Amino acid sequence: MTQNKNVLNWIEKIKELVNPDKVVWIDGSEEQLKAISAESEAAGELHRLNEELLPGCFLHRTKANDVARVEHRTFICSRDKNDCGPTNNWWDPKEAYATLGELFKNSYAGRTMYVIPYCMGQIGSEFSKVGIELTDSRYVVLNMDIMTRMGRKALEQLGGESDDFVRGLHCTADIDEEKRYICQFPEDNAIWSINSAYGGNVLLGKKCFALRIASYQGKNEGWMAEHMLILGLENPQGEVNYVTAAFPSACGKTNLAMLIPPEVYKKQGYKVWCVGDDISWLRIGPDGRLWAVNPENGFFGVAPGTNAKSNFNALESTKKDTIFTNVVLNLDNNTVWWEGLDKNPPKKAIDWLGQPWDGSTASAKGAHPNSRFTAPAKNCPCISPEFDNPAGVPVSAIIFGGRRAKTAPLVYQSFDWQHGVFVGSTMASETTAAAAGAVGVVRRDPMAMLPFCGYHMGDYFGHWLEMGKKLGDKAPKIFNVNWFRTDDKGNFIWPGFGDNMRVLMWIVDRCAGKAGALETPVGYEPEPEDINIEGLDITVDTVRDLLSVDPELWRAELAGIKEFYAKFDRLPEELRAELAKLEERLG
Ligand code: GTP
Ligand code: SPV
Ligand code: MN
Repeated sequence: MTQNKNVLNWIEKIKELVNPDKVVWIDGSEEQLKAISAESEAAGELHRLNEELLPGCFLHRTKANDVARVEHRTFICSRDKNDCGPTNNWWDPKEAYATLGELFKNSYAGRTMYVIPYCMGQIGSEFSKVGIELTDSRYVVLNMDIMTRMGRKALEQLGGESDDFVRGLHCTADIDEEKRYICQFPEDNAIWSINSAYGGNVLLGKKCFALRIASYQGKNEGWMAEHMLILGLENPQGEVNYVTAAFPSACGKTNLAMLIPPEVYKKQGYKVWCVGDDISWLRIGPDGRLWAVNPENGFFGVAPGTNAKSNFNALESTKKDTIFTNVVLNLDNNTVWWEGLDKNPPKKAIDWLGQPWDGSTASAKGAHPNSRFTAPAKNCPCISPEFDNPAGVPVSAIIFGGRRAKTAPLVYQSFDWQHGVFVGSTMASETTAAAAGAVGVVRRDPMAMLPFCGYHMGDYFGHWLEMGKKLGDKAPKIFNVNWFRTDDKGNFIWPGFGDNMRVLMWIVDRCAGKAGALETPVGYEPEPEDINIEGLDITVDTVRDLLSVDPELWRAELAGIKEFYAKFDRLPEELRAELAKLEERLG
């Protein structure tokens, strides 16, 4: 499929190491992909769902020990330990190659090696980047087909001479969690992943390339790779303002990206368009503004909690050509179910572990909390007309946010870009099921990039500050939101989901200079009356409560920030200055 010697020589070298039975190049044709899904079905890896209700859809179950990203087994293998920084696991590349080399040796014996050329970003765009993933997993091939622009066209994008592609090597091996490694080699444009067959560990174009490797590339080339959704908010005059938002894993990006406006806005003609739900590549455009592209081509979304009310558009996106992973199989009609889909769990069903399940076992969940759907972006009813535009969309606002039961108010705006970088760098959120480990523990997750920054996080903050200097007065405004404040009983106070639009409206109006604000110690806030609550059963007092800044909690927050910053040998002075200013404002 290609004459590119860099590609061919690399594959020859890997073949010698892993010793596959045969090699299959993925050309991206419907014919080939159909054949591969038929093979998967025959092998019992995929279960075909109801062809009438869910045409082209399949269910897949992973091994029970392989259901999420594994941060403790993920490594940044930079030559110099200092380039990896205090927030990543470092591994000397020589040692990593040697250890993984042993594991990969003959790992493909008796297996087929699939060669997946893929393109992150639009085909034909000068901003796009090509990767090649070698895998023994048909599930990976089929997911990569949904998530990226792949096949022959990706090789054409690379061209016959270029050496500029990310070399991804994956092997399912034995799915042994003790021998599971996800290694990024930023200086070599390489990723080696072994002993997993789950999402972010193995769809190498996603977190491994489009965030870890790409963030490193962006630092060197003057752009940014971020864990951000991109949405367009269209007003009744037809003008569209674009915002990006960085929330940690399973904290609401997919939901915000495709929200349906509440009635009060819908009837006036407001619309929301989804450009992306997980990853943004951001560059400074010819006009000096910041422009965002979604490098992906599909959604790898959290299933639990997705329903017709919370996220209609996501649910619609999964109605055809979708792969469901670790959800419940409804035996009555051969469809799928998960917690939060509706109030009627199927009585005759198979749970995510493959065991009979009757929906009444209150103790055991039918779907894994990190069960997911892989759906083509073009299925989404509100996919933006700009989705395929290689120039991307101009960004008016950048929003940070996370799960905080108390401290963070519903929304505030940073005083300026530098303060906004400080706000992003000190983000904290409760952990979720998207990564292996405890759930619900508050941890610092700067810019929602803690698990995804491919280099020293102090330098990453420096890069953010640098980008702000280049953008000058054309820089997007920076905000922070928190949909997850709880009352004394632990219930969410803010209705969330589509109603988050009410907060977006203040944000967009602020960017346009149309909304006022109050100055608080943490940033600019709306007056409670500035958040439109028409049609909600909460009062202005509730909004006031949601916006409150408790000095005591914030002083505890200061201590947490100081402790976090103390980890950094390289922390930009500007951020220490911002910390001092916050301390002063809090008194
Ligand atoms: P990743 O794909 O892991 O990066 O996650 P994400 O940020 O796209 O998260 P997603 O939108 O899938 O949301 C994860 C969970 O948060 C789901 O169970 C949602 O139902 C829930 N959620 C999303 N938005 C809101 C909200 O506004 N309020 C509340 N209470 N829950 C929300
Ligand atoms: C996340 O965990 O942030 C995800 C899912 O988007 S995964 O692709 O598994 O990383
Ligand atoms: Mn994500």
